[in-house]
Amino acid sequence: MKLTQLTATNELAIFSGSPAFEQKLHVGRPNIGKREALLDRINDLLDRRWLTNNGPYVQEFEQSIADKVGVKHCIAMCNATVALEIVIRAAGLTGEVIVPSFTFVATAHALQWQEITPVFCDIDSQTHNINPSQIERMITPRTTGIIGVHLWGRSCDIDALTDIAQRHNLKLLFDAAHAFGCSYQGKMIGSFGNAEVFSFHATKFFNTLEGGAVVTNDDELATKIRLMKNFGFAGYDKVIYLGTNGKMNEVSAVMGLTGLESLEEFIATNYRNYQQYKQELADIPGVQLTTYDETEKCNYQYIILEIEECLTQVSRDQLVEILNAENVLARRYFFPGCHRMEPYRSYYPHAGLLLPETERLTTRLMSLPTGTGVGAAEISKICQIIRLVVTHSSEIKARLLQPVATKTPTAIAS
Ligand code: T4K
Repeated sequence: MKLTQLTATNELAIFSGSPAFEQKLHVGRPNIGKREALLDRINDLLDRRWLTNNGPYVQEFEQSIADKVGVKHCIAMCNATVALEIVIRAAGLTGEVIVPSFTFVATAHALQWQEITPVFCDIDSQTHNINPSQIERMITPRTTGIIGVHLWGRSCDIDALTDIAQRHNLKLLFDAAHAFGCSYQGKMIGSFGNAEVFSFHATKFFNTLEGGAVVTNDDELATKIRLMKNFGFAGYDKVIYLGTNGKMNEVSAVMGLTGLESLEEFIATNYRNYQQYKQELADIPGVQLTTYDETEKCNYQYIILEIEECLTQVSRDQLVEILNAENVLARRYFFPGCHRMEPYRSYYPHAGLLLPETERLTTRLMSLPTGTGVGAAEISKICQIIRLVVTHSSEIKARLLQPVATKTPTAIAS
């Protein structure tokens, strides 16, 4: 890392400087728990020669997650996308399901994969979550459910969604991929709706390498999901249901069990990083950090900035390009919105007309590195770069508009 203070735009890597960081800083760098404990467990499972198919570590992991969340059932899976596909099928969703477009594409794909139409609903400008006031006008005779996404770990308006689902006799599921360890009105996310789905992918603050889980209090649904994730087997040679292979393996489970032992440390690090970003970005005009309700439990795993170009004078995309050149791999989650990705943009080319907030926020939000892989000095440097860019925006904008040949080769096309 460059130790000097950045004071002139010339020092920016996108022009003639060297990158602020020698190594790339990623969004979603995995947190690793205690290595020795992990390796001991891996040795144990190798000795035992039980690698997958509802092994003892998967069972222990499921019980630990269920206890932590306060639900009756946790069914661990190979990833959250398959978990979503299975719970959607097990809950009997067909026809049309209302979802936000402003999410990772897996939420929509899990429906479309089984030929259920995702009907994209707009989001609230403050919470970035599905806007309950927009839902009812999208309900048709073909609608069978709603999937809310607790984006960035901030809960949906669960009360409003529950009320709509009950009044219209719809199933209510939650994509809680971001929300493990978070609460809503003091109750852990995971226990709402008919079921919720966590992701434990490597890029989540708590990971099982790849992995996910369905959590639910519904006994019948849980039984169905357990069958479906194991080809429909109800015993040796006895298949009683259509199924697939959604099983979590033992190595993933021990990664999870080990990670659970460090969960509070991961959250404390995320919280510290969030507070530092909040403090160091506070007075930069047009740069707004998305905040969390500190009265709720929260994992603080996403550092999300909203860029108001009329104040910063540089666009979100230009800022991301500048940071990328410095080896800060800021991401434009969730650009451009599912409705602008295939196959949805071909199926529904005018969907954006009903999604003004989604369209607005996909051009304004960006995500910065956090987690145990990022230190305080690095965060300070990232904030310093952002401050330099905004305070010298006119000069920078003019230089960015110059022909590419006058920029250094470090410049990355957005
Ligand atoms: N619903 C929602 C709302 C979700 O956000 C997601 C997943 C899902 C459902 C589906 O869950 P899973 O089926 O994946 O369990 C990443 C993740 O792949 C994805 O899991 C996640 N959301 C999404 C938000 O982010 P990409 O395409 O941005 O990943 P990628 O490969 O660019 O990695 C992100 C950064 O992390 C990179 O800069 C590199 C770094 N990284 C990544 C991996 C895998 C590492 O440093 N080490 C690693 O091992 O989607």
